[in-house]
Amino acid sequence: ANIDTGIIMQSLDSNFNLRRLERYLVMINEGKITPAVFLSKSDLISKEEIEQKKNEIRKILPDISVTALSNNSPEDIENIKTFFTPFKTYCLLGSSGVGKTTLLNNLIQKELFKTQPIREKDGRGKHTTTKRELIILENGAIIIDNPGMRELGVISDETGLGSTFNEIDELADKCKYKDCTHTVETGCAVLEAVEHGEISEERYNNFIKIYKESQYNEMSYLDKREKDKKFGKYVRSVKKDIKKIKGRE
Ligand SMILES: Nc1nc2c(ncn2[C@@H]2O[C@H](COP(=O)(O)OP(=O)(O)OP(=O)(O)O)[C@@H](O)[C@H]2O)c(=O)[nH]1
Ligand SMILES: [Zn+2]
Repeated sequence: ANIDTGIIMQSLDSNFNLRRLERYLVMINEGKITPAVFLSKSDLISKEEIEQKKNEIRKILPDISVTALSNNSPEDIENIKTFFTPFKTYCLLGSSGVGKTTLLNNLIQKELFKTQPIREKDGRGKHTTTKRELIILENGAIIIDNPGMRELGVISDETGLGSTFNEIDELADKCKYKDCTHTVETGCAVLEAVEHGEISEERYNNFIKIYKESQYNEMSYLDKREKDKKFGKYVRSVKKDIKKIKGRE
């Protein structure tokens, strides 16, 4: 893949939201990109609260790497640099205000490659200009920052949904009916697992909510195609930029 890791950033104040996290994950899983989580503004809450929030994530997403950090702590910034593997490519996703720009500015030393703005048509066919920056860390890791990509809508299909909720996906194979919606059917393995407490109500509810949205997205096929095309174009242009930069080294 052209992007190795998608970092979902949430701040540890009111922005922290497990459901939003799961939505970003669905998107990242669809792109066959490895997800990771950065929790910013750790200076705003206590160490105990940080651990508690990390545990909330681990409970539903045991395999994901979660790092808390404060942009106000030089020590945290030094630490976070070791997260990035040389020559791997990362992109940073998250709501406005969580501290993405601040983090990137903290990580940039001398090397900063500003790439050409890309002109693309927006939904109404008007040309808009998106600025993208490739940030190269001292160790050669590349971070792609494109404000337009940060808040991509959830492009749901069942593949991404399945890998985000993989324990539910596995159970679904055991449902009595092949087209089970896991809501009212008898012989539904998912509902049984919820009843027996093997899957928490909260996780089940999130699954159903996103599952319904994904079915809606299946219907608006053209919208989805449009987004896919945009994403493909984006990834290709990133690849070109990376080649250019590697050529300069
Ligand atoms: N307390 C605290 N404030 C932070 C931290 N990181 C960023 N901020 C502040 O949060 C505000 C938003 O930070 P930005 O870096 O602009 O957030 P962003 O994610 O880039 O937002 P957009 O550019 O709108 O996408 C700024 O006022 C920052 O100073 C942090 O770790 N701790
Ligand atoms: Zn079922």
